[in-house]
Amino acid sequence: MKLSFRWYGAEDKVRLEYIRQIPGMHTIVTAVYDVPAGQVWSRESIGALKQQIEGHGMHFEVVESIPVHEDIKLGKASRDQYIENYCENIRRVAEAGVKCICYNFMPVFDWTRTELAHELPDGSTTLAYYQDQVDRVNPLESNGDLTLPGWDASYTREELCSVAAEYQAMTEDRLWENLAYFLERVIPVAQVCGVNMAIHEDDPCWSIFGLPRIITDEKNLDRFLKLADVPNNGITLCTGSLGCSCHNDVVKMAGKYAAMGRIHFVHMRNVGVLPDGRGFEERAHLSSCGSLDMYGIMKALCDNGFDGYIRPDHGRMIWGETGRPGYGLYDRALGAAYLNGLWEAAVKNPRLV
Ligand code: DNO
Repeated sequence: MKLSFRWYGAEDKVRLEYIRQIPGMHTIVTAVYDVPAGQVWSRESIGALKQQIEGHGMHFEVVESIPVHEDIKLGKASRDQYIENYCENIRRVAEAGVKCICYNFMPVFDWTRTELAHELPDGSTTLAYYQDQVDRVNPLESNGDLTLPGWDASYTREELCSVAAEYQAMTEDRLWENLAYFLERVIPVAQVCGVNMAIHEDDPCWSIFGLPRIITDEKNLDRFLKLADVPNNGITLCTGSLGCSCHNDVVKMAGKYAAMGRIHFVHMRNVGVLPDGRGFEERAHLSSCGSLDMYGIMKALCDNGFDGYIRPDHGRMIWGETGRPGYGLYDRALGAAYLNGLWEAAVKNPRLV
C-alpha cells in the first residue's frame, strides 16, 4: 500500500513540510481548487502542484476530486461538452504522473454532516450526523440561510434551489443511466492514459432530502463495477461512508473488491454508529473508539493483494488545533501512524492458505 495524505494546496494550514515528516508518507492527494466544476484545469496549475509536492520529496499520484458537473448527473444535453472537459482533465493530470482519480456521483450535495465540532467525552471535537437534525431541514423549501457542512459553498441559495429542483423528476434508474453514459465515455480515456478511476461512495450512504443516491452498498457497487467491467473502473473504498450503515459489512467488501483488483484508493475512517438510525459520529481511527474493525479491513486488503493508495480520512480536532473540519494535521497524523502499524501487522501475519 502507498500511504497518502490529503492536502488543499498552498492555502492549506497543514504544510507539505509537516506532512512529509509522517513516517512512510508517499503520495499527496490534492486537486486544482480554483476552477469551477466542469472546466478544464490549466497545465500550469497542475504543474505547480506537482512541483511543490515533489519539491517536498513526495509524489503527486492521486487527484481528489475531479468533480462531475451536475449536468452530467442530470443527463442534460450540455453533458457532452462537460464530459469532453472531464476527459481532457484526465489526460492532463495523467501527463503530470497522476495514477488515480477519485470522484463521486452524488446529486447536489457531497458529504453531509449536521455538526462540525461535536465535542467528544475526551474534549476533542468531531464531525457528526444526527438524523433528526437532517429531518428538520428542507433545503428545497427553506428560504432562510440554511446550510449544512459539506455543501458546495460556491452555490448561491437560488442556484442551490434551482439545481435541486431539476432533480425533482430524477429516479435512481435515470441516475444509473447517466452514470453509465459518463463511464462509457470516460473509462476508455482513462485506459489509454493508464489512470485508475475510483468512485467514492455516497456519504452518508442513503438518500438525503429526497435526492437519489446509488453508490451505497455491496449490491450497488457490484452493479457499478459491471457498467464498465475493466480494472480502470474501480472504487475508492471509504470505510466511513459505507460503515455508517450497519447493513454494510466493510471487512467483507474490502476483501472482495481488493481480490477483484478494483479498489484503487482507500479512505480509512472510523465512525460510531448510533442505535435506532439516529446517525453517526466520526471517531478516532482506533477500532475500539468506534464501530469499525479497522484491523479487519486492513488485513482483508492486505491478504487480497491490495497495492493502491490509502489515506487516513477525517480526523478530530485535538491539541487545540483549529482549521478545516476533518482535515487538521494532528489527528490525521495519528491515524496515519496507526494505519502503518496495522499494515505492518497484516503483512507479517499473512493469511494461511
Ligand atoms: C470528504 C471527502 C469527499 C470526497 C468526495 C470525492 O471529506 O471524502 O468530499 O472527496 O466525495 O469526490
